[in-house]
Amino acid sequence: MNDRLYSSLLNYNGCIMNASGALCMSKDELDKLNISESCAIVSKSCSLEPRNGNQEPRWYADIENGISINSMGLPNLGYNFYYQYFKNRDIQKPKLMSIAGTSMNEALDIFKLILNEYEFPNAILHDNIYLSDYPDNLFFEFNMSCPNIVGKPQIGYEFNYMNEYLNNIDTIINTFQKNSIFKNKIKYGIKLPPYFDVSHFNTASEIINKYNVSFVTCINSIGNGLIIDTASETVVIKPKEGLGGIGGKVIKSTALANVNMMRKLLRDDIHIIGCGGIETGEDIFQHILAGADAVQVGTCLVNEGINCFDRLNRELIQIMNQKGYQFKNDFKGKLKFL
Ligand code: RRO
Repeated sequence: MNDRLYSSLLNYNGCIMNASGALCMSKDELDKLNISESCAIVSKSCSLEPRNGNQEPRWYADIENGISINSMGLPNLGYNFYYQYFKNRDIQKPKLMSIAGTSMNEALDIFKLILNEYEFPNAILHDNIYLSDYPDNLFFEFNMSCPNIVGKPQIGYEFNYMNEYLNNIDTIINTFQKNSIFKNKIKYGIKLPPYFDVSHFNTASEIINKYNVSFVTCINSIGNGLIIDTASETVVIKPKEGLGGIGGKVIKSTALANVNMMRKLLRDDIHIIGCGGIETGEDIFQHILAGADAVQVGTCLVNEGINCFDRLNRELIQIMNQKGYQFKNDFKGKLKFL
């Protein structure tokens, strides 16, 4: 892999990015991510048309206890906003466009529309590189794990559906690339829900290994949790009678288990982006030790703002220095067992 995403993933200084959904919906938020110390920009998961999402309040964080709950319901500005933003903005780092849609067909329609946009007739060959409006360093992260669309399953828990989805993505890419100047340029990953059973890790990884997946992001929030406010005896968010995706420190152990199991079970060429429970450089160190190539930060970013990237980078470097590690590869995936 010679794409910048992967070279920057290999650099311990630059392996921390935002999780989709965290401060990445509006132009203003994306601009801030662009000038932050994040190693990449991930967009809010998008749908074909703009969506307002669920009723408010739909996000709640208990910072002291390291827990958040959300039922945003996929609010976003529509796929074309994010595509045009990534295409036209001067961004010197990898861009991950998160595609959700409210169904597989909607997500695939978005993908096809974008690929159709790629084929610009005015692409010219220059030093063996085609110059065109092709948005360089653009990767796709298919979100197969949103827990908050009322009446829709989390695709990552419906294995036949996930298999069909991946099959369709590869078919679209192969058809597109057949006669395209963009051969082997289209790279995609998937965002998975947390798995809790070894048989689910096995089934999910067997499916993923069959396809041309470049990276896997695990995990999305833990779906359909409930936070109760004792004083008022109420739920804390309005949609779905208080049920929402749980994030924050409390989900770190589940995230680490998913990263580690996926690292053991997936093909070596599939990169892993760890996500879940990251608040400190030590948390990132543990994700990498478990097998992550890079990490995403959600709840912590929303609570602390974009300065968290600078702090987390410094804390990670500090712990690496203490341990005598110079490169991420010195400890990546080297978790010891008893
Ligand atoms: O927008 C959301 O409600 C949402 C999404 Br798309 C997701 O993937 N994960 C999440 O916790 N919330």
